[in-house]
Amino acid sequence: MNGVRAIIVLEILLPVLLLVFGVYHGVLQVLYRAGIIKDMSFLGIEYYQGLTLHGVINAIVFTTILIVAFGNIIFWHLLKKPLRFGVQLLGFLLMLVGTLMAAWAMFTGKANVLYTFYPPLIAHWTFYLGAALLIVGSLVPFFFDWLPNYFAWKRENPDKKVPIGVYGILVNHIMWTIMIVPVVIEVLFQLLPLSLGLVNEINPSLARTLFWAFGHPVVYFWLLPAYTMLYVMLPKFVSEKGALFSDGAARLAFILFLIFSFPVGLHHQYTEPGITNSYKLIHALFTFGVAVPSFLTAFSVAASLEYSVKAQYPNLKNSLFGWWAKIPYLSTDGDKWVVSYYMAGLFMFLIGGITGIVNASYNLNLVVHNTAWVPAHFHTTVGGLVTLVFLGMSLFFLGRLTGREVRLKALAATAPWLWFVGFAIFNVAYSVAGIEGMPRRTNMGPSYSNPESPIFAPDWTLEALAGAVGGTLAGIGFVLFMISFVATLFSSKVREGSVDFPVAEAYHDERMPALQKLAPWVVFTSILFLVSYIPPLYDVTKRGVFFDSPGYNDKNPLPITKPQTAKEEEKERASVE
Ligand code: HAS
Repeated sequence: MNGVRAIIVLEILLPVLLLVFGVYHGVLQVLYRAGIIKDMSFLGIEYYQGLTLHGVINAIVFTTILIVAFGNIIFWHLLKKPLRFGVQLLGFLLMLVGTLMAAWAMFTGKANVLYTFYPPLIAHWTFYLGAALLIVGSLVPFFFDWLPNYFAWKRENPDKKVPIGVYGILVNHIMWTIMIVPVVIEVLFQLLPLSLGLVNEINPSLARTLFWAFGHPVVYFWLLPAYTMLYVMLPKFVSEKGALFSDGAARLAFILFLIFSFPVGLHHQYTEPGITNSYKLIHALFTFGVAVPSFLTAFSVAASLEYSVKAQYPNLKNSLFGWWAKIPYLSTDGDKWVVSYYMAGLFMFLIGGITGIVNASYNLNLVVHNTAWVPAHFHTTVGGLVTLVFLGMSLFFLGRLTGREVRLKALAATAPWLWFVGFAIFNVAYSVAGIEGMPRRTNMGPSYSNPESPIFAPDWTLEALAGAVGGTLAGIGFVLFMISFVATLFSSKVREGSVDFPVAEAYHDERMPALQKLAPWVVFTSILFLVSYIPPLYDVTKRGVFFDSPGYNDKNPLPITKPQTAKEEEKERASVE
Protein backbone atom coordinates (compact mmCIF):
# COMPACT_ATOMS: atom_id res chain seq x y z
CA MET A 1 0.00 0.00 0.00
CA ASN A 2 1.16 3.56 -0.72
CA GLY A 3 2.95 4.90 2.39
CA VAL A 4 0.82 8.01 2.84
CA ARG A 5 -2.36 6.00 2.38
CA ALA A 6 -1.15 3.58 5.06
CA ILE A 7 -0.59 6.47 7.48
CA ILE A 8 -4.11 7.79 6.84
CA VAL A 9 -5.50 4.31 7.53
CA LEU A 10 -3.61 4.36 10.86
CA GLU A 11 -5.08 7.81 11.57
CA ILE A 12 -8.49 6.20 11.23
CA LEU A 13 -7.74 2.99 13.13
CA LEU A 14 -6.08 4.60 16.17
CA PRO A 15 -8.93 6.96 17.19
CA VAL A 16 -11.69 4.46 16.40
CA LEU A 17 -10.02 1.74 18.48
CA LEU A 18 -9.38 4.20 21.34
CA LEU A 19 -13.04 5.14 21.21
CA VAL A 20 -13.82 1.65 22.50
CA PHE A 21 -12.38 2.76 25.87
CA GLY A 22 -14.11 6.13 25.58
CA VAL A 23 -17.54 4.63 24.96
CA TYR A 24 -17.02 1.97 27.65
CA HIS A 25 -16.39 4.71 30.22
CA GLY A 26 -19.43 6.59 28.92
CA VAL A 27 -21.67 3.62 29.60
CA LEU A 28 -20.11 3.29 33.08
CA GLN A 29 -20.97 6.95 33.71
CA VAL A 30 -24.71 6.42 33.23
CA LEU A 31 -24.54 3.27 35.38
CA TYR A 32 -22.81 5.13 38.22
CA ARG A 33 -25.25 8.00 38.00
CA ALA A 34 -28.28 5.71 38.08
CA GLY A 35 -26.92 4.02 41.21
CA ILE A 36 -26.41 0.70 39.38
CA ILE A 37 -22.74 1.03 40.33
CA LYS A 38 -22.63 2.31 43.91
CA ASP A 39 -18.87 2.37 44.34
CA MET A 40 -16.10 4.93 43.95
CA SER A 41 -14.46 2.75 41.27
CA PHE A 42 -15.20 -0.10 38.89
CA LEU A 43 -12.72 -2.78 37.81
CA GLY A 44 -9.82 -0.79 39.23
CA ILE A 45 -10.65 2.51 37.50
CA GLU A 46 -11.90 5.31 39.75
CA TYR A 47 -14.95 7.43 38.89
CA TYR A 48 -13.07 10.61 37.97
CA GLN A 49 -10.33 8.63 36.25
CA GLY A 50 -13.00 7.03 34.03
CA LEU A 51 -14.69 10.37 33.41
CA THR A 52 -11.34 11.87 32.40
CA LEU A 53 -10.70 8.97 30.00
CA HIS A 54 -14.21 9.36 28.57
CA GLY A 55 -13.87 13.10 27.93
CA VAL A 56 -10.25 13.19 26.76
CA ILE A 57 -10.51 10.21 24.41
CA ASN A 58 -13.89 11.11 22.92
CA ALA A 59 -13.67 14.89 22.73
CA ILE A 60 -9.94 15.49 22.22
CA VAL A 61 -8.11 12.46 20.82
CA PHE A 62 -10.83 10.85 18.66
CA THR A 63 -11.78 14.16 17.06
CA THR A 64 -8.30 15.64 16.51
CA ILE A 65 -6.71 12.62 14.83
CA LEU A 66 -9.74 11.93 12.63
CA ILE A 67 -9.93 15.57 11.58
CA VAL A 68 -6.34 15.29 10.34
CA ALA A 69 -7.19 12.04 8.49
CA PHE A 70 -10.26 13.59 6.81
CA GLY A 71 -8.30 16.74 5.97
CA ASN A 72 -5.58 14.65 4.33
CA ILE A 73 -8.12 12.75 2.24
CA ILE A 74 -10.04 15.86 1.20
CA PHE A 75 -6.92 17.84 0.23
CA TRP A 76 -5.41 14.91 -1.63
CA HIS A 77 -8.51 14.04 -3.62
CA LEU A 78 -9.82 17.52 -4.40
CA LEU A 79 -6.52 19.25 -5.24
CA LYS A 80 -5.09 16.13 -6.88
CA LYS A 81 -1.72 16.84 -5.34
CA PRO A 82 0.19 14.11 -3.51
CA LEU A 83 0.95 14.46 0.20
CA ARG A 84 4.53 14.14 1.47
CA PHE A 85 5.41 10.90 3.25
CA GLY A 86 7.89 12.48 5.69
CA VAL A 87 5.45 15.19 6.74
CA GLN A 88 2.65 12.71 7.25
CA LEU A 89 4.86 10.34 9.21
CA LEU A 90 6.10 13.12 11.49
CA GLY A 91 2.57 14.40 12.12
CA PHE A 92 1.26 10.92 12.90
CA LEU A 93 4.17 9.99 15.20
CA LEU A 94 3.80 13.20 17.19
CA MET A 95 0.08 12.57 17.63
CA LEU A 96 0.75 8.94 18.57
CA VAL A 97 3.46 9.72 21.13
CA GLY A 98 1.34 12.55 22.60
CA THR A 99 -1.67 10.27 22.91
CA LEU A 100 0.40 7.52 24.56
CA MET A 101 1.90 9.96 27.09
CA ALA A 102 -1.49 11.36 28.07
CA ALA A 103 -2.97 7.83 28.12
CA TRP A 104 -0.21 6.66 30.48
CA ALA A 105 -0.98 9.53 32.88
CA MET A 106 -4.72 8.84 32.76
CA PHE A 107 -4.58 5.05 33.01
CA THR A 108 -2.20 5.22 35.98
CA GLY A 109 -4.53 7.64 37.80
CA LYS A 110 -2.04 10.54 37.65
CA ALA A 111 -4.33 12.82 35.68
CA ASN A 112 -7.84 12.69 37.15
CA VAL A 113 -8.48 16.25 36.01
CA LEU A 114 -11.27 15.77 33.42
CA TYR A 115 -10.98 17.00 29.86
CA THR A 116 -11.13 20.65 30.94
CA PHE A 117 -8.15 20.14 33.34
CA TYR A 118 -9.22 23.08 35.53
CA PRO A 119 -6.54 24.12 38.05
CA PRO A 120 -5.88 24.11 40.93
CA LEU A 121 -6.37 20.39 40.13
CA ILE A 122 -3.00 19.33 38.78
CA ALA A 123 -2.03 16.33 36.65
CA HIS A 124 1.32 14.67 36.02
CA TRP A 125 3.35 16.69 33.51
CA THR A 126 3.17 13.87 30.92
CA PHE A 127 -0.55 14.59 30.55
CA TYR A 128 0.03 18.21 29.50
CA LEU A 129 3.04 17.45 27.35
CA GLY A 130 1.17 14.59 25.68
CA ALA A 131 -1.75 16.90 24.87
CA ALA A 132 0.71 19.49 23.51
CA LEU A 133 2.38 16.90 21.23
CA LEU A 134 -1.01 15.76 19.95
CA ILE A 135 -1.80 19.37 19.01
CA VAL A 136 1.59 19.99 17.40
CA GLY A 137 1.26 16.77 15.40
CA SER A 138 -2.16 17.83 14.14
CA LEU A 139 -0.62 21.05 12.77
CA VAL A 140 2.25 19.42 10.85
CA PRO A 141 0.17 18.30 7.79
CA PHE A 142 -1.55 21.70 7.73
CA PHE A 143 1.66 23.75 7.55
CA PHE A 144 3.81 21.42 5.48
CA ASP A 145 1.35 19.67 3.16
CA TRP A 146 -2.02 21.38 2.91
CA LEU A 147 -0.89 25.02 2.77
CA PRO A 148 1.92 24.44 0.20
CA ASN A 149 -0.47 22.38 -1.95
CA TYR A 150 -3.17 25.03 -1.63
CA PHE A 151 -0.84 27.84 -2.73
CA ALA A 152 0.52 25.73 -5.60
CA TRP A 153 -3.04 25.00 -6.75
CA LYS A 154 -3.94 28.71 -6.55
CA ARG A 155 -0.92 29.58 -8.70
CA GLU A 156 -1.94 27.00 -11.30
CA ASN A 157 -5.63 28.01 -11.23
CA PRO A 158 -5.62 31.79 -10.67
CA ASP A 159 -9.20 32.25 -11.88
CA LYS A 160 -10.83 29.33 -10.14
CA LYS A 161 -12.41 29.06 -6.71
CA VAL A 162 -10.72 26.54 -4.48
CA PRO A 163 -13.07 23.51 -4.06
CA ILE A 164 -15.55 24.01 -1.23
CA GLY A 165 -14.25 20.91 0.62
CA VAL A 166 -10.73 22.33 0.72
CA TYR A 167 -12.12 25.73 1.73
CA GLY A 168 -13.96 24.23 4.72
CA ILE A 169 -10.98 22.21 5.96
CA LEU A 170 -8.64 25.17 5.46
CA VAL A 171 -10.84 27.57 7.45
CA ASN A 172 -11.14 24.93 10.15
CA HIS A 173 -7.40 24.46 10.57
CA ILE A 174 -6.81 28.23 10.49
CA MET A 175 -9.29 28.45 13.39
CA TRP A 176 -7.43 25.60 15.11
CA THR A 177 -4.12 27.44 14.80
CA ILE A 178 -5.58 30.62 16.33
CA MET A 179 -7.51 28.93 19.12
CA ILE A 180 -4.59 26.94 20.49
CA VAL A 181 -2.65 30.11 21.35
CA PRO A 182 -4.47 30.70 24.69
CA VAL A 183 -4.38 27.06 25.76
CA VAL A 184 -0.67 26.82 24.89
CA ILE A 185 -0.08 29.87 27.11
CA GLU A 186 -2.07 28.18 29.89
CA VAL A 187 -0.14 24.92 29.57
CA LEU A 188 3.34 26.40 29.13
CA PHE A 189 3.19 29.20 31.66
CA GLN A 190 0.75 27.89 34.25
CA LEU A 191 0.08 24.14 34.31
CA LEU A 192 3.44 22.64 33.33
CA PRO A 193 5.49 24.81 35.72
CA LEU A 194 3.18 23.94 38.62
CA SER A 195 3.09 20.27 37.66
CA LEU A 196 6.90 20.15 37.42
CA GLY A 197 7.23 21.90 40.79
CA LEU A 198 8.93 24.97 39.29
CA VAL A 199 6.38 27.29 40.90
CA ASN A 200 4.13 26.88 43.95
CA GLU A 201 0.93 28.58 42.91
CA ILE A 202 -1.41 29.18 40.01
CA ASN A 203 -4.10 31.69 39.07
CA PRO A 204 -7.18 29.49 38.39
CA SER A 205 -9.33 32.36 37.05
CA LEU A 206 -6.73 33.22 34.45
CA ALA A 207 -6.33 29.53 33.55
CA ARG A 208 -10.08 29.03 33.09
CA THR A 209 -10.37 32.16 30.97
CA LEU A 210 -7.50 31.02 28.75
CA PHE A 211 -8.99 27.53 28.59
CA TRP A 212 -12.43 28.72 27.45
CA ALA A 213 -10.89 31.08 24.90
CA PHE A 214 -9.84 27.76 23.35
CA GLY A 215 -12.66 25.59 24.69
CA HIS A 216 -15.57 27.06 22.79
CA PRO A 217 -13.89 27.55 19.40
CA VAL A 218 -12.77 23.94 19.68
CA VAL A 219 -16.39 22.75 19.40
CA TYR A 220 -16.49 24.34 15.94
CA PHE A 221 -13.15 22.71 15.11
CA TRP A 222 -15.00 19.42 15.67
CA LEU A 223 -18.13 20.56 13.83
CA LEU A 224 -16.72 22.08 10.64
CA PRO A 225 -15.27 18.87 9.15
CA ALA A 226 -18.72 17.30 9.64
CA TYR A 227 -20.33 20.32 7.92
CA THR A 228 -17.76 20.10 5.11
CA MET A 229 -18.69 16.48 4.46
CA LEU A 230 -22.41 17.33 4.72
CA TYR A 231 -21.96 19.90 1.96
CA VAL A 232 -19.60 17.94 -0.27
CA MET A 233 -20.61 14.32 0.09
CA LEU A 234 -24.10 13.87 1.59
CA PRO A 235 -26.07 15.00 -1.50
CA LYS A 236 -24.19 12.40 -3.60
CA PHE A 237 -24.74 9.65 -1.05
CA VAL A 238 -28.46 10.44 -1.06
CA SER A 239 -28.79 10.32 -4.84
CA GLU A 240 -26.53 9.93 -7.87
CA LYS A 241 -27.90 13.23 -9.16
CA GLY A 242 -27.40 14.99 -5.83
CA ALA A 243 -26.05 18.55 -5.66
CA LEU A 244 -25.13 21.14 -3.04
CA PHE A 245 -27.87 23.76 -3.07
CA SER A 246 -25.62 26.81 -2.76
CA ASP A 247 -21.83 27.02 -2.84
CA GLY A 248 -21.95 30.68 -1.70
CA ALA A 249 -24.10 29.93 1.35
CA ALA A 250 -21.67 27.20 2.40
CA ARG A 251 -18.64 29.50 2.06
CA LEU A 252 -20.44 32.27 3.94
CA ALA A 253 -21.20 29.82 6.77
CA PHE A 254 -17.49 28.94 7.07
CA ILE A 255 -16.45 32.61 7.19
CA LEU A 256 -19.09 33.38 9.81
CA PHE A 257 -17.71 30.54 11.91
CA LEU A 258 -14.23 31.96 11.52
CA ILE A 259 -15.41 35.34 12.84
CA PHE A 260 -17.85 34.34 15.56
CA SER A 261 -16.23 31.24 17.06
CA PHE A 262 -13.78 33.28 19.13
CA PRO A 263 -15.39 36.16 21.06
CA VAL A 264 -17.74 33.78 22.90
CA GLY A 265 -15.79 31.78 25.51
CA LEU A 266 -17.16 33.73 28.50
CA HIS A 267 -20.53 32.00 28.02
CA HIS A 268 -18.87 29.12 29.90
CA GLN A 269 -18.00 31.49 32.74
CA TYR A 270 -21.25 33.40 33.35
CA THR A 271 -21.34 32.20 36.95
CA GLU A 272 -17.70 32.97 37.70
CA PRO A 273 -16.89 35.90 39.93
CA GLY A 274 -14.01 38.17 38.97
CA ILE A 275 -15.15 38.97 35.41
CA THR A 276 -17.25 42.06 34.77
CA ASN A 277 -20.83 41.25 33.76
CA SER A 278 -20.91 43.51 30.70
CA TYR A 279 -18.11 41.50 29.04
CA LYS A 280 -20.08 38.36 29.68
CA LEU A 281 -23.10 39.97 28.02
CA ILE A 282 -21.02 40.92 24.97
CA HIS A 283 -19.86 37.31 24.65
CA ALA A 284 -23.51 36.20 25.03
CA LEU A 285 -24.51 38.38 22.08
CA PHE A 286 -21.68 37.02 19.93
CA THR A 287 -22.79 33.51 20.88
CA PHE A 288 -26.14 34.18 19.25
CA GLY A 289 -24.10 35.30 16.24
CA VAL A 290 -22.29 31.96 16.06
CA ALA A 291 -25.64 30.15 15.80
CA VAL A 292 -26.34 31.97 12.51
CA PRO A 293 -24.01 29.87 10.29
CA SER A 294 -25.62 26.75 11.75
CA PHE A 295 -29.07 28.07 10.86
CA LEU A 296 -27.69 28.77 7.39
CA THR A 297 -26.37 25.21 7.24
CA ALA A 298 -29.74 23.79 8.35
CA PHE A 299 -31.29 25.62 5.40
CA SER A 300 -28.55 24.66 2.89
CA VAL A 301 -28.58 21.02 3.90
CA ALA A 302 -32.37 20.73 3.80
CA ALA A 303 -32.42 22.47 0.39
CA SER A 304 -29.63 20.18 -0.90
CA LEU A 305 -31.54 17.13 0.32
CA GLU A 306 -34.71 18.36 -1.38
CA TYR A 307 -32.89 19.07 -4.64
CA SER A 308 -31.09 15.72 -4.57
CA VAL A 309 -34.22 13.66 -3.88
CA LYS A 310 -36.29 15.53 -6.45
CA ALA A 311 -33.57 15.16 -9.10
CA GLN A 312 -33.89 11.42 -8.71
CA TYR A 313 -37.71 11.33 -8.45
CA PRO A 314 -39.07 13.90 -10.94
CA ASN A 315 -42.65 12.90 -10.02
CA LEU A 316 -42.05 14.57 -6.62
CA LYS A 317 -41.33 17.92 -8.28
CA ASN A 318 -44.25 19.68 -6.59
CA SER A 319 -44.08 17.81 -3.31
CA LEU A 320 -43.87 20.10 -0.30
CA PHE A 321 -42.90 17.58 2.38
CA GLY A 322 -43.44 14.15 0.78
CA TRP A 323 -39.87 14.09 -0.58
CA TRP A 324 -38.53 13.70 2.99
CA ALA A 325 -39.85 10.11 2.89
CA LYS A 326 -37.57 9.28 -0.07
CA ILE A 327 -34.30 9.96 1.75
CA PRO A 328 -32.55 6.56 2.16
CA TYR A 329 -32.59 6.63 5.97
CA LEU A 330 -31.90 2.92 6.29
CA SER A 331 -30.50 1.40 3.13
CA THR A 332 -27.82 -1.15 2.32
CA ASP A 333 -27.76 -0.24 -1.35
CA GLY A 334 -24.18 0.70 -2.43
CA ASP A 335 -22.83 3.42 -0.14
CA LYS A 336 -26.26 4.55 1.03
CA TRP A 337 -25.78 2.94 4.46
CA VAL A 338 -23.69 6.00 5.34
CA VAL A 339 -26.74 8.29 4.95
CA SER A 340 -28.04 6.85 8.26
CA TYR A 341 -25.09 8.45 10.06
CA TYR A 342 -25.72 11.87 8.55
CA MET A 343 -29.49 11.87 9.02
CA ALA A 344 -29.45 10.53 12.60
CA GLY A 345 -26.75 13.11 13.37
CA LEU A 346 -28.72 15.97 11.83
CA PHE A 347 -31.85 15.16 13.81
CA MET A 348 -29.77 15.08 16.98
CA PHE A 349 -28.06 18.34 16.15
CA LEU A 350 -31.37 20.14 15.81
CA ILE A 351 -31.91 19.45 19.53
CA GLY A 352 -28.27 20.20 20.33
CA GLY A 353 -28.61 23.60 18.64
CA ILE A 354 -31.75 24.54 20.55
CA THR A 355 -30.27 23.51 23.89
CA GLY A 356 -27.10 25.44 23.00
CA ILE A 357 -29.12 28.60 22.54
CA VAL A 358 -30.69 28.04 25.96
CA ASN A 359 -27.18 27.71 27.41
CA ALA A 360 -26.10 30.90 25.72
CA SER A 361 -28.97 32.93 27.19
CA TYR A 362 -27.34 34.62 30.13
CA ASN A 363 -30.28 34.26 32.52
CA LEU A 364 -31.38 30.73 31.49
CA ASN A 365 -27.80 29.56 31.83
CA LEU A 366 -28.02 30.20 35.56
CA VAL A 367 -30.66 27.45 35.75
CA VAL A 368 -28.79 24.85 33.72
CA HIS A 369 -25.09 25.56 34.38
CA ASN A 370 -23.23 22.64 35.96
CA THR A 371 -26.35 20.47 35.85
CA ALA A 372 -27.12 17.30 33.87
CA TRP A 373 -28.58 19.60 31.19
CA VAL A 374 -25.06 20.34 29.90
CA PRO A 375 -24.08 16.71 29.12
CA ALA A 376 -27.53 16.34 27.50
CA HIS A 377 -26.58 19.27 25.24
CA PHE A 378 -23.18 18.03 24.22
CA HIS A 379 -24.20 14.44 23.58
CA THR A 380 -26.41 15.75 20.77
CA THR A 381 -23.70 18.01 19.33
CA VAL A 382 -20.22 16.53 19.63
CA GLY A 383 -21.72 13.19 20.72
CA GLY A 384 -24.40 13.47 18.02
CA LEU A 385 -23.77 14.91 14.58
CA VAL A 386 -19.97 15.06 14.96
CA THR A 387 -19.45 11.54 16.30
CA LEU A 388 -21.91 9.95 13.91
CA VAL A 389 -20.52 11.63 10.79
CA PHE A 390 -16.97 10.80 11.94
CA LEU A 391 -17.85 7.15 12.59
CA GLY A 392 -19.73 6.73 9.32
CA MET A 393 -16.96 8.35 7.30
CA SER A 394 -14.26 6.35 9.13
CA LEU A 395 -15.92 3.16 7.99
CA PHE A 396 -16.50 4.51 4.49
CA PHE A 397 -12.87 5.62 4.09
CA LEU A 398 -11.51 2.44 5.68
CA GLY A 399 -13.23 0.56 2.83
CA ARG A 400 -12.03 3.00 0.15
CA LEU A 401 -8.43 3.36 1.29
CA THR A 402 -7.81 -0.35 1.79
CA GLY A 403 -9.84 -1.53 -1.23
CA ARG A 404 -12.40 -3.42 0.84
CA GLU A 405 -16.16 -3.59 0.58
CA VAL A 406 -17.91 -2.47 3.77
CA ARG A 407 -19.15 -5.61 5.50
CA LEU A 408 -22.41 -6.16 7.41
CA LYS A 409 -23.99 -3.03 6.01
CA ALA A 410 -27.30 -3.73 7.75
CA LEU A 411 -25.54 -3.52 11.12
CA ALA A 412 -23.60 -0.46 9.99
CA ALA A 413 -26.81 1.30 8.91
CA THR A 414 -28.73 0.38 12.08
CA ALA A 415 -25.95 1.47 14.49
CA PRO A 416 -26.52 5.26 14.21
CA TRP A 417 -30.25 4.88 14.73
CA LEU A 418 -29.70 2.96 17.97
CA TRP A 419 -27.26 5.70 18.96
CA PHE A 420 -29.95 8.25 18.05
CA VAL A 421 -32.74 6.53 20.04
CA GLY A 422 -30.40 6.02 23.00
CA PHE A 423 -29.34 9.63 23.12
CA ALA A 424 -32.89 10.88 22.51
CA ILE A 425 -33.91 9.10 25.74
CA PHE A 426 -30.73 10.27 27.49
CA ASN A 427 -31.26 13.82 26.28
CA VAL A 428 -34.85 14.14 27.52
CA ALA A 429 -34.01 12.47 30.84
CA TYR A 430 -30.89 14.52 31.58
CA SER A 431 -32.42 17.79 30.36
CA VAL A 432 -35.40 17.39 32.70
CA ALA A 433 -33.14 16.25 35.53
CA GLY A 434 -30.85 19.21 34.88
CA ILE A 435 -33.72 21.65 35.26
CA GLU A 436 -34.57 19.85 38.50
CA GLY A 437 -31.01 20.50 39.67
CA MET A 438 -29.26 17.14 39.08
CA PRO A 439 -25.53 18.00 39.01
CA ARG A 440 -23.11 17.02 36.26
CA ARG A 441 -19.68 15.45 36.90
CA THR A 442 -20.83 13.84 40.15
CA ASN A 443 -20.60 10.21 41.21
CA MET A 444 -24.25 9.75 42.16
CA GLY A 445 -23.81 5.99 42.74
CA PRO A 446 -22.81 6.17 46.39
CA SER A 447 -24.69 9.44 47.01
CA TYR A 448 -27.82 10.92 45.35
CA SER A 449 -28.87 7.63 43.71
CA ASN A 450 -28.25 5.48 46.78
CA PRO A 451 -31.33 5.02 49.05
CA GLU A 452 -28.97 4.30 51.95
CA SER A 453 -27.17 7.60 51.62
CA PRO A 454 -28.31 10.57 53.77
CA ILE A 455 -28.33 12.73 50.61
CA PHE A 456 -30.42 10.29 48.54
CA ALA A 457 -32.48 12.33 46.01
CA PRO A 458 -35.53 10.22 44.99
CA ASP A 459 -36.78 12.96 42.62
CA TRP A 460 -33.98 12.19 40.17
CA THR A 461 -34.29 8.39 40.23
CA LEU A 462 -36.49 8.03 37.15
CA GLU A 463 -34.39 10.39 35.01
CA ALA A 464 -31.14 8.75 36.14
CA LEU A 465 -32.50 5.29 35.25
CA ALA A 466 -33.81 6.53 31.88
CA GLY A 467 -30.35 8.02 31.25
CA ALA A 468 -28.82 4.59 31.95
CA VAL A 469 -31.20 2.92 29.48
CA GLY A 470 -30.44 5.57 26.83
CA GLY A 471 -26.67 5.47 27.36
CA THR A 472 -26.64 1.66 27.21
CA LEU A 473 -28.67 1.64 23.97
CA ALA A 474 -26.21 4.07 22.42
CA GLY A 475 -23.38 1.80 23.62
CA ILE A 476 -25.05 -1.17 21.85
CA GLY A 477 -25.28 0.98 18.71
CA PHE A 478 -21.52 1.54 18.93
CA VAL A 479 -20.95 -2.22 19.29
CA LEU A 480 -22.89 -2.80 16.03
CA PHE A 481 -20.70 -0.21 14.34
CA MET A 482 -17.53 -1.85 15.65
CA ILE A 483 -18.64 -5.29 14.42
CA SER A 484 -19.03 -3.91 10.90
CA PHE A 485 -15.77 -1.93 11.21
CA VAL A 486 -13.70 -4.93 12.35
CA ALA A 487 -15.37 -7.25 9.79
CA THR A 488 -14.46 -4.76 7.04
CA LEU A 489 -10.90 -4.41 8.31
CA PHE A 490 -10.33 -8.18 8.25
CA SER A 491 -12.19 -8.89 5.00
CA SER A 492 -10.35 -9.58 1.74
CA LYS A 493 -9.47 -6.87 -0.71
CA VAL A 494 -11.90 -6.54 -3.61
CA ARG A 495 -10.15 -3.72 -5.51
CA GLU A 496 -7.12 -1.47 -5.39
CA GLY A 497 -7.30 0.98 -2.50
CA SER A 498 -7.84 4.61 -3.48
CA VAL A 499 -8.29 8.06 -1.99
CA ASP A 500 -11.60 9.23 -3.37
CA PHE A 501 -15.17 10.07 -2.47
CA PRO A 502 -18.27 11.33 -4.28
CA VAL A 503 -18.29 15.10 -4.79
CA ALA A 504 -21.52 17.08 -5.17
CA GLU A 505 -21.45 19.93 -7.69
CA ALA A 506 -23.15 23.17 -6.68
CA TYR A 507 -26.67 23.85 -7.99
CA HIS A 508 -26.18 27.58 -7.36
CA ASP A 509 -22.51 28.43 -7.87
CA GLU A 510 -22.25 32.07 -6.81
CA ARG A 511 -18.91 33.85 -7.27
CA MET A 512 -18.87 35.91 -4.06
CA PRO A 513 -15.35 37.38 -4.60
CA ALA A 514 -15.21 38.82 -1.05
CA LEU A 515 -15.07 35.28 0.31
CA GLN A 516 -12.27 34.03 -1.94
CA LYS A 517 -9.38 35.73 -0.15
CA LEU A 518 -9.06 34.38 3.38
CA ALA A 519 -6.26 36.63 4.69
CA PRO A 520 -8.41 39.72 5.47
CA TRP A 521 -10.93 37.57 7.34
CA VAL A 522 -8.18 35.94 9.35
CA VAL A 523 -6.75 39.35 10.35
CA PHE A 524 -10.20 40.66 11.28
CA THR A 525 -10.95 37.52 13.33
CA SER A 526 -7.65 37.73 15.21
CA ILE A 527 -8.24 41.38 16.10
CA LEU A 528 -11.81 40.72 17.26
CA PHE A 529 -10.59 37.78 19.36
CA LEU A 530 -7.93 39.90 21.00
CA VAL A 531 -10.21 42.86 21.65
CA SER A 532 -12.97 40.67 23.11
CA TYR A 533 -10.49 39.13 25.54
CA ILE A 534 -8.38 42.06 26.70
CA PRO A 535 -10.90 43.32 29.32
CA PRO A 536 -11.69 39.91 30.87
CA LEU A 537 -7.98 39.02 30.94
CA TYR A 538 -7.30 42.30 32.70
CA ASP A 539 -10.06 41.43 35.20
CA VAL A 540 -8.67 38.03 36.08
CA THR A 541 -5.10 39.26 36.49
CA LYS A 542 -5.86 42.25 38.71
CA ARG A 543 -4.71 40.35 41.79
CA GLY A 544 -1.55 39.06 40.11
CA VAL A 545 -0.81 37.12 36.96
CA PHE A 546 0.66 33.88 38.19
CA PHE A 547 -0.35 33.45 41.81
CA ASP A 548 -3.52 32.68 43.71
CA SER A 549 -3.81 29.06 44.73
CA PRO A 550 -1.54 26.09 45.44
CA GLY A 551 -2.05 22.92 43.37
CA TYR A 552 -4.24 19.98 44.41
CA ASN A 553 -5.03 16.50 43.18
CA ASP A 554 -8.16 14.44 43.74
CA LYS A 555 -6.56 12.15 46.33
CA ASN A 556 -6.17 14.50 49.27
CA PRO A 557 -7.71 17.79 50.46
CA LEU A 558 -4.22 19.09 51.31
CA PRO A 559 -2.35 21.08 48.66
CA ILE A 560 0.34 19.19 46.74
CA THR A 561 2.43 22.34 46.29
CA LYS A 562 3.50 24.77 48.96
CA PRO A 563 1.05 27.67 49.51
CA GLN A 564 2.53 31.12 49.92
CA THR A 565 3.41 32.25 53.39
CA ALA A 566 1.75 35.41 54.76
CA LYS A 567 5.07 37.19 54.27
CA GLU A 568 5.36 36.17 50.64
CA GLU A 569 1.76 37.18 50.04
CA GLU A 570 2.42 40.58 51.57
CA LYS A 571 5.50 41.03 49.39
CA GLU A 572 3.60 40.06 46.26
CA ARG A 573 0.70 42.36 47.04
CA ALA A 574 3.11 45.22 47.53
CA SER A 575 4.75 44.51 44.17
CA VAL A 576 1.33 44.46 42.39
CA GLU A 577 0.25 47.69 44.03
FE1 HAS B 1 -22.31 24.01 23.17
C1 HAS B 1 -21.49 23.82 26.52
C2 HAS B 1 -23.71 27.09 23.64
C3 HAS B 1 -22.96 24.26 19.78
C4 HAS B 1 -20.29 21.28 22.58
N1 HAS B 1 -21.14 22.79 24.33
C5 HAS B 1 -20.97 22.85 25.69
C6 HAS B 1 -20.12 21.79 26.12
C7 HAS B 1 -19.75 21.09 24.99
C8 HAS B 1 -20.42 21.72 23.88
C9 HAS B 1 -18.83 19.89 24.92
O1 HAS B 1 -23.65 29.27 25.77
C10 HAS B 1 -19.72 21.48 27.56
C11 HAS B 1 -18.45 22.16 27.96
C12 HAS B 1 -18.11 21.80 29.39
O2 HAS B 1 -17.61 20.69 29.62
O3 HAS B 1 -18.37 22.61 30.29
N2 HAS B 1 -23.21 25.39 21.96
C13 HAS B 1 -23.75 26.55 22.36
C14 HAS B 1 -24.37 27.23 21.22
C15 HAS B 1 -24.16 26.42 20.13
C16 HAS B 1 -23.42 25.28 20.61
C17 HAS B 1 -25.09 28.52 21.21
N3 HAS B 1 -21.76 22.97 21.51
C18 HAS B 1 -22.11 23.26 20.21
C19 HAS B 1 -21.47 22.35 19.31
C20 HAS B 1 -20.71 21.50 20.10
C21 HAS B 1 -20.91 21.91 21.48
C22 HAS B 1 -21.61 22.37 17.80
C23 HAS B 1 -19.82 20.37 19.73
C24 HAS B 1 -19.58 19.99 18.51
N4 HAS B 1 -22.56 25.21 24.79
C25 HAS B 1 -23.10 26.45 24.74
C26 HAS B 1 -22.98 27.07 26.08
C27 HAS B 1 -22.35 26.14 26.89
C28 HAS B 1 -22.10 24.98 26.06
C29 HAS B 1 -23.41 28.40 26.50
C30 HAS B 1 -21.98 26.31 28.38
C31 HAS B 1 -23.03 25.70 29.24
C32 HAS B 1 -22.63 25.78 30.70
O4 HAS B 1 -23.25 26.56 31.42
O5 HAS B 1 -21.70 25.09 31.14
C33 HAS B 1 -24.59 26.75 18.69
O6 HAS B 1 -23.45 26.71 17.86
C34 HAS B 1 -25.65 25.81 18.20
C35 HAS B 1 -26.18 26.22 16.84
C36 HAS B 1 -26.92 25.12 16.21
C37 HAS B 1 -28.08 25.23 15.56
C38 HAS B 1 -28.72 23.99 14.99
C39 HAS B 1 -28.78 23.97 13.46
C40 HAS B 1 -29.33 22.68 13.01
C41 HAS B 1 -28.82 21.89 12.03
C42 HAS B 1 -29.48 20.58 11.75
C43 HAS B 1 -30.47 20.69 10.63
C44 HAS B 1 -31.21 19.42 10.46
C45 HAS B 1 -31.70 18.98 9.31
C46 HAS B 1 -32.40 17.68 9.30
C47 HAS B 1 -31.58 19.71 8.03
C48 HAS B 1 -28.77 26.51 15.42
C49 HAS B 1 -27.64 22.27 11.20
C50 HAS B 1 -33.86 17.84 9.09
C51 HAS B 1 -34.55 17.95 10.37
C52 HAS B 1 -35.87 18.33 10.48
C53 HAS B 1 -36.61 18.09 11.76
C54 HAS B 1 -36.60 19.06 9.43
